[in-house]
Amino acid sequence: MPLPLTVAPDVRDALDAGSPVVALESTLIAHGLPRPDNLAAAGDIEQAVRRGGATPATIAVLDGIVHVGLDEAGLTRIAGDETLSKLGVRDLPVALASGGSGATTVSSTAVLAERAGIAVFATGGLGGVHRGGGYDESADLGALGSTTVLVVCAGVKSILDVEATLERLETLSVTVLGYGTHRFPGFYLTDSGFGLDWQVNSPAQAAAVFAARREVRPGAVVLANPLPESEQLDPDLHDRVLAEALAGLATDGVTGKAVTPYLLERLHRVTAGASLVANIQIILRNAELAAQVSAALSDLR
Ligand code: PSU
Ligand code: MN
Repeated sequence: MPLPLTVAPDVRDALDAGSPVVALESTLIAHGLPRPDNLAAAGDIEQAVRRGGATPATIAVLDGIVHVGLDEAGLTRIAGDETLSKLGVRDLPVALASGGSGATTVSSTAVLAERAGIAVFATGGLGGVHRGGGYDESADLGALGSTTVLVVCAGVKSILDVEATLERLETLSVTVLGYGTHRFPGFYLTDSGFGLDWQVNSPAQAAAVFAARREVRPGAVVLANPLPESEQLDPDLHDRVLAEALAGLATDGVTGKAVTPYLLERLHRVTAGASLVANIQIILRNAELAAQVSAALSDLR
């Protein structure tokens, strides 16, 4: 059985013409941002890609079919359906074989974007190694180790063990670039407290590194794009509410793939929406930069 994958007409046209296209994940809409504002956010993210000069391709699985590029009805379904699954790579075969539906995470979006011939992908923050005693590592990392895609993100979510995640990215040979910085961004915070080996200062430089990466070995380039300090979450507030949210994991018995949505939701609630504003701003900025990198990649060809 070939992969049941349908590409939206505008995305197909752009790909055929060698024009810039940016893949977008759907888990951050379905499980990362609260309803009902997430629908407006989904539209705004696509707009940010267009503003940057590329065609957006939000990816999701609907009734057993991979959709690369969603229309209005598709976006509305992703944003509104509370029963939607969260699909990492390992979940895709089950959803496809059973006619199921779900939102795609960084791991599955990267894999499906590559399959559709899309090189550039934008998200908020990558998954990674979680804090705490039990070992919990996002499948995002393993997927990026073997999938040739450039991912624009604001680092990894600050709810994670950032140091361990950076070490895993090294082990997996994922190329990590700071955009205009030598510091690894901390998602809600401009600086995670950890440094980076490599910095690029323009979409063209990022595109050139990705083009070279393609010649070296399959695997991702992470382009880490920090929020400006003026837009970051207040670091004291961040540290305080994160500690509370992490403690809540044990109290509320939250495990597995529910951990990330739980922590994001708690932060959004306890900061009275301040973390939500930052989260959306992160994604919009990354979407626009991804479009510019995709345009620079098209220029290289
Ligand atoms: N970035 C955001 N919000 C999110 C996510 C990323 O700004 O909700 C999602 C992504 O889909 C990522 C997932 O792949 O969180 C990681 O979940 P886990 O830790 O369960 O692998
Ligand atoms: Mn996990």
